[in-house]
Amino acid sequence: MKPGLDWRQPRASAESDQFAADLHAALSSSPKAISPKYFYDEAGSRLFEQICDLPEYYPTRTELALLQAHAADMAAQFGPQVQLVEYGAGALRKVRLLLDAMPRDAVQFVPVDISGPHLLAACDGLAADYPGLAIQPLVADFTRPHTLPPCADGTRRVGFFPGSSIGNFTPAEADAFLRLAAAELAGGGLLIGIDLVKDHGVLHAAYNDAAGVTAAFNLNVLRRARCELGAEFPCDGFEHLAFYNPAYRRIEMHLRATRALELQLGGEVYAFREGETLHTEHSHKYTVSGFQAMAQRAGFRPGAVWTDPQGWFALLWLQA
Ligand code: AVJ
Repeated sequence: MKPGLDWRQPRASAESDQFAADLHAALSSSPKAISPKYFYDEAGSRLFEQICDLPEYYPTRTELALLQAHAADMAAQFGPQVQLVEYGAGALRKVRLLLDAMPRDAVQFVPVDISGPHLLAACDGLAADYPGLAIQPLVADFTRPHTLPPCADGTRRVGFFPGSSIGNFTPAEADAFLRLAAAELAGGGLLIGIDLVKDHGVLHAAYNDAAGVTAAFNLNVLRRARCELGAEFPCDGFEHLAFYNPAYRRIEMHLRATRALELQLGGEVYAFREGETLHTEHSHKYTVSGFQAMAQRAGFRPGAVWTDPQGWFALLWLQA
């Protein structure tokens, strides 16, 4: 244990039990669908970082450029003393640009992530590069009730939710998250990244990269089921499928059965018809005004907006 850092380790078996229960439920439902949070074991988190560097995957570099250009402006909205809570912290690459624009002793940083080993490794790297920064990682599923460290008097709580991760939520889930965040961040605010509605070809390419990294990321759910839960299925039985669904303004990712097959999990046998899919992810695209309206209904007051010249991605300041 590092001095000054409070590592909270998850119980690996409890996490696998939850995965098993959710996978059974997913395979029993019609249509079959599972939460995208199961992409992010250690291997999946690494694959996601590779996605972020793909030429076709514009969101990461577009958002990084916005942070690079406007971090001081963004930090100016936060206030002088801040508990900065990053939801779904991942590699902790983007927050560095915000931290660079804030006095080191003005911030307590609380990254929250479901992938424990990955989060703790990222915190080690951050602590090495930002000596003196107070870091208190929390290994948790931030969509479920969780307890943040207490916020000192005169300190505002500011949420940071970059990457358009909120796109993974259905509108109802996004609304629930925004309400939870508005309550948790009351008196402070939320800086959130959203991916904007755009040309369908650009969207399609971002989720069907030539190098096949997104396919490997999607298939990682089944690799986990095999390795962690002992699931059995033909190894060439599923393929990556990603497409834009304009009616819902979302990319959908699925794992599609290449032929009629059976998947065995913990004594149960689940049949797939040829072409039947396990739905693994939604990635909703928004307009700035549409998102602000939803945030307002959830209890936020929309403020500044930063967007790139092409209008592909936006960072929004929402006052809580
Ligand atoms: C992390 C949810 C923002 O939706 O673009 C990337 C995940 N899935 N490629 C996204 C993802 C496939 C990503 N989010």
